[in-house]
Amino acid sequence: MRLVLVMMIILGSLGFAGITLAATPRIVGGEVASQADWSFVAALETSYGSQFCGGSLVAPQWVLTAGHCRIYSARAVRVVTGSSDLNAPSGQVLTVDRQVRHPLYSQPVVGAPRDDLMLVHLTTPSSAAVIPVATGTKPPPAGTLLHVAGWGATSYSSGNDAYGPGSSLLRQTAVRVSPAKKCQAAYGTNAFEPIDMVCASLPGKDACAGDSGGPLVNGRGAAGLLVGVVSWGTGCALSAYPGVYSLTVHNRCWIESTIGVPGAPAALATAQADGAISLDWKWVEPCVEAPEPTGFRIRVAETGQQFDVAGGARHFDLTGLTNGVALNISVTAFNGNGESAPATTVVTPAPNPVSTQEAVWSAYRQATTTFVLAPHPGDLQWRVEVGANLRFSPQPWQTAPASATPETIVVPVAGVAIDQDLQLRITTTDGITNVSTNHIQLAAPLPPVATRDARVRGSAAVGGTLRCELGHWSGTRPFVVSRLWLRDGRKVPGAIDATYLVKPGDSGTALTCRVTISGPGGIVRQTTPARAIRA
Ligand code: 4AZ
Repeated sequence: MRLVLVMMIILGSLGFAGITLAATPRIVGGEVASQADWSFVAALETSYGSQFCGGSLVAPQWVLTAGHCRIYSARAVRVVTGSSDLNAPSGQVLTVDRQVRHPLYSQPVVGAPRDDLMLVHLTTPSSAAVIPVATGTKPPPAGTLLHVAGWGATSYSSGNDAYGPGSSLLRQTAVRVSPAKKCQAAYGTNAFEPIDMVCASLPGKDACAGDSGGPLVNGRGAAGLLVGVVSWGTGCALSAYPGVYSLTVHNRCWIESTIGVPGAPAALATAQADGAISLDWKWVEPCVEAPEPTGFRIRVAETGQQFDVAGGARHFDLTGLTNGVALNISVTAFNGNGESAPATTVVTPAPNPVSTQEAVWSAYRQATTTFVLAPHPGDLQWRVEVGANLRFSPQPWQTAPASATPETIVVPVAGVAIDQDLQLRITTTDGITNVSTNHIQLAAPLPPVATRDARVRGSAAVGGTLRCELGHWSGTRPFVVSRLWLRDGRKVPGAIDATYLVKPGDSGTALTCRVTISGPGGIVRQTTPARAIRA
C-alpha cells in the first residue's frame, strides 16, 4: 500500500496481475522464485482471476495476508495455493468463507496501516505446505537478511508515480532489515511504528504494489519462518524509502487463537437444591486480541445430556437430576475451528438445607447475607464463602443446633466490592456436603442527601442556649454525624456539642453550625443559616 493516494494504488493494482503480459525481470529487482522454496505462498484473486494480494498458508485452512487486502467480500475472493505460476496453476484454486482482519487494524496515517494483518479462512483445506510463524517476541534486528516474494509490480517509475505490470510467475528478492530510526526518518514517527513494523530494502530491490499480504521470510524452504507481511511504502525500490512490513511476532497469540481451538475453561458445579446443579465456569483469554469462544458445551456423562450456550455465558443451571448420584459434568469451549479440552467437575445433587439467600449492603465493603436453614434433626455445620469469579475465601465453620422449624440466619461478610456480583457459597455438612452458590448484585451505597435541612434553634442572646439540629437525611446507613459551631464563619475551638451556651464575647457576631454526615455512600457537609447574637 502506498503512503499517499491509497485508493488509487489499490485500484491500480487490481487490473494488471493474473492476466499476464510479457515476462518482466523483477518483483522489483528480484528473480523467479522456485516452487519448492515458496510452496506455502498463496495468491488472492478476484473470482474473475485477477490477482490483487499475496498471502501465506499458516494452517491447511488459513492464509495470513495484510489487513488492507480486505477489499472484496469473502464470496468474491478465491485463493490459489501450491502454484507459483498463475497462468498454469498446478495447485488448487479454493474458495473463501471468512476474512478475519486483526481487531486493532487501523490507519492513523492514511496509507500506513497498523496491525495490517488478516486471516483468510478457506472453505476446504489446502494440501500445499504450511509455513510456521516465527516464535520469540522481538522483531528481526537491523541488518538481518530476509526474503520476500510476490506476483506484484515489477517496476516503478517515480517520475510519473507509475507501477509497472505484475508477473504471472512468482518472483522473490532478498531485503535487509533497516534500523527503525531510518524507517522513522523516512516516513515519520506517526506512520512507522517499530512495535508493529519493520522496514527493509536492498539497492534496487523491493516489494511493490500487488505484493501486499505476501510473506517476509527468515530462512528458505522447509527451514523458513514467517516474520512479516508486505504492507506499505512510498513507491518501490526508492533508496530513501524501504518497503514496510507488518510483523507477526507480537501477533502470534492473535494468529494462534484465531486459527486454533480455544483454551479449556475452568468449571465448578455445585448442588443447588433438590435435583438441581448450578454450573459456573471461567474462560481466560490468552491475549487481548483473542476472539471469545463462539460457545460453551456442557455434558453430563451419566445422563448423556448435552447443552450448548453462547460464548458470553459463564453460568448454567441443570435441573431434574437424581439426588445422591455423583455426576461428572464437563464444560468445553468451542469456535469455528473445533472444541477445547474438557474441564470436568463432579457433584452429587442432594436436598439443600439452604434457601432464600440474599445479601444487602451494611457498610463500606461490608454486606450482610441472610438465608434460611431447613429443619434438621441433628446439629448442622455451615460456613459462608465469599467470592467472585469462582474464587472463594472461606469463613469459619459455624454450628446450628438441631431444630424442628426453619431458622433464619444473618451473617456479616467483609471485603465486598461495590456494584459487583457477590458470590456466596454456603456449605453444610449433614452427611453429604451441599453447596449453594448465589450471585447477588450489590448496588453501590447511596450518598447522604438532606430531606430536611440542618438548622439552629433556641435563644440567640448572651446567656441563652442554641441547639444544632441535624435535619433529616436519606442515603445508605449507618451514618456517623458530627457538629462544629462557627462564629462569623470561623471555628469556635472545642465547640462540637449539640448545644451551645451563648457567651458575652459572642455578642454582635453571627453563629452557625456545620454538620457532617458520613455514610457508606459518601460524606456531606451542610452549614445552617446564621443566627445573629444580641447583647
Ligand atoms: C502496495 O501498494 C505496496 N515498496 C506494497 C509494498 C510497497 C509499496 C506499495 C513497498 O501494495
